[in-house]
Amino acid sequence: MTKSFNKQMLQAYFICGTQDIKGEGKSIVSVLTEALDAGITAYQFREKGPTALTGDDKLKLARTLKRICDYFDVPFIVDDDVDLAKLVEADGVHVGQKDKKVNQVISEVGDQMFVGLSCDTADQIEEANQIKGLSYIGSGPAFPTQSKDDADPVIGPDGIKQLVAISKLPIVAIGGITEDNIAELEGTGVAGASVISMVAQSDDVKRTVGIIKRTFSE
Ligand code: TZP
Ligand code: MG
Repeated sequence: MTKSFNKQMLQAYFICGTQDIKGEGKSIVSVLTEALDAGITAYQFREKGPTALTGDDKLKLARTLKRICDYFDVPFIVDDDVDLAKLVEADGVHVGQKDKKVNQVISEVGDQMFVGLSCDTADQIEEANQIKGLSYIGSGPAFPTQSKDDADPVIGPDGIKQLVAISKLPIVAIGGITEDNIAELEGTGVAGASVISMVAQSDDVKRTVGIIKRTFSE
């Protein structure tokens, strides 16, 4: 059985692919294990860019990371790749506005896993409000990010707050979130933060995840 969605899963949502691992002696397995041990509440597997794994290599790694998430009882979410999500029996799948149409994704896998959608404008939120079977929204970038080449313009904490105000679904903030700026998201109404580099590049993953969880504890 895959895990059913609840909003608490968005509190400390770690996203990572092999392209995000930098530094001696680190691997995606070691970084994810440390992040899970520190208490992340969701993990998204996102392979992007010229070094991204494909085919069997990607599948094999996804199966390994899914097993580690299962051990910690934390949902394993696949970015964009619906076929992979099905093969590894992921708990969730996340799509962007330019990916496979979200209605199609929901009809394909909506009874097997939860579905999240990126929405960075009011129009996109209004549209998402009409979609049956969608679980959550990711909105940003909250701040300038180095981790996504084709990121939309920064909307800032105020922009995110405006999206939360009109969204029927819980929103997780994304993009450029750091230990120094995360407090600016307090009062926006988001359910949590989704981060790549803040955790993947942290010199103390326990401290970093603790900061995220304290920011969004209810
Ligand atoms: N979508 C919008 S910004 C972003 C994604 C995947 C990258 C977030 O990475 P970081 O390192 O937390 O800024
Ligand atoms: Mg995408």
